Amino acid sequence: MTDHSTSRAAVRAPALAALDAEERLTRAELEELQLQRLQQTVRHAYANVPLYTRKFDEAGVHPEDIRVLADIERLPFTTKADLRETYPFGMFAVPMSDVARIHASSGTTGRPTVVGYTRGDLDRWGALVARSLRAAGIRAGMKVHNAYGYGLFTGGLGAHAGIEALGATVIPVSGGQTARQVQLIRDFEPDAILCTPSYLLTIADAMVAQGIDPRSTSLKVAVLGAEPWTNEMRRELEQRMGIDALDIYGLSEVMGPGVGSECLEGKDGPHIWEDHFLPEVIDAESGAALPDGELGELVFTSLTKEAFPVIRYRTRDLTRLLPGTARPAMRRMEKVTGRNDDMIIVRGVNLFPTQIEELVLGIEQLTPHFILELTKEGRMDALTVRIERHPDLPVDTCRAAAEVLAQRIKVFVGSTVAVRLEEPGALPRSEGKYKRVYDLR
Ligand code: DLL
Repeated sequence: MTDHSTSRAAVRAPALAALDAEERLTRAELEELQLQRLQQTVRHAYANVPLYTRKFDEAGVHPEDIRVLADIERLPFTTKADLRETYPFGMFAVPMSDVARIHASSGTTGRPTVVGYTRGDLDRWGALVARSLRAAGIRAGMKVHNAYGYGLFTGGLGAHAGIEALGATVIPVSGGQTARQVQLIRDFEPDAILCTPSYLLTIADAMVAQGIDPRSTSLKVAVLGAEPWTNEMRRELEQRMGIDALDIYGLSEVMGPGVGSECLEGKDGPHIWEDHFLPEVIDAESGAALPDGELGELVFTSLTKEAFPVIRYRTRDLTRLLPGTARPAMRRMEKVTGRNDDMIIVRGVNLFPTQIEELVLGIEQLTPHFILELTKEGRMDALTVRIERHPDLPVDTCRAAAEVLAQRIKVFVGSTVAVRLEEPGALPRSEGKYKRVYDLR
């Protein structure tokens, strides 16, 4: 096999010297910085975005009322609906001549959400993705295969700028054309790959189909995000590919990839880069702030954005805030359970695709290739898990495993589901964000 120049040990070398000054702040210093930046952001948004002026006035709150961090709770929330209402550029807080780039989220329903960046915003974004990649063990001089999609989606260009800012070599492949991805990984020998977790699974499968052992490539690290994935999926990918797999979180409305990212030392959920984003977790129904550690909807206020400041933006992502570990002053978020909108309700029981993923990957005789189908049986909702059988195991073994899955879903989630075995390759493969749920009702 090829002698790969950078070993996995080098990737694991201590990173302390490489930390940004902000990553080394004490909690008190960080909160002081946050307050100063929060006050600045609130003033900027109020003065330059009519929607914020109106909403603050309606709520009877003025930028001067923000005296301590907890005063943030006096500010109104911002929602996706606010962004739709002001489509396309109504939330921009600087003249268009200062907007250096525009991105948009595809939006499964209705109009896309449009976001803008000044030159300074782009520089800060690049620096935060660079920080995220450094936390994952990637260093200047390494080669990074970027398979996030390029275009209006923030994944491709956002990751690209971060790789460059880090001083690593970027291989800008974008998503899709999986056979070519495999070829480029073999030929260019990248140290790291960036893509969605479901797409890395597709790439690993394509390697096997081409007779390549996924553990034999030059890849040592994968920085995966843009969709929910579980620790069980991490183990699956790490074992299959002989890599470390780290979680990177972000959303276009708040910036793009790199709002938070996992550290190699802990692999214990993304550290939120709190010097640029102030997180809160709220009760999704009442809107009440929840204490750290409790599960709820994640809300962000940007602290340094010029073109597109967001105040208490409701992400609809469900998670909880946890204390910092490898970066002690910056809190972590638990791996995202799912989006409010991904929640499936079957016969009164709420469930998230990640719960099924966890159970599927806990049964060795099953493959990770599954989708969820919702149908009507008479007046009742029915959920079917369609899952590909293991190509190397007897069909009876797979059938037994499928039955075990149905039982475990019943026990751990509380839903009665049908599990249907499919032939290997029968289900769609991911090329980016994977569509896991099909509502056929
Ligand atoms: O997906 C930004 C991104 C690109 C993040 C590449 C990481 C890597 P949007 O298209 O606006 O932006 O989608 C944002 O994707 O609200 C979450 O629901 C989900 N999401 C993103 N990262 C994660 C993650 C990008 N690490 C939406 N875990 C978010 C779970 C994630 N869900």
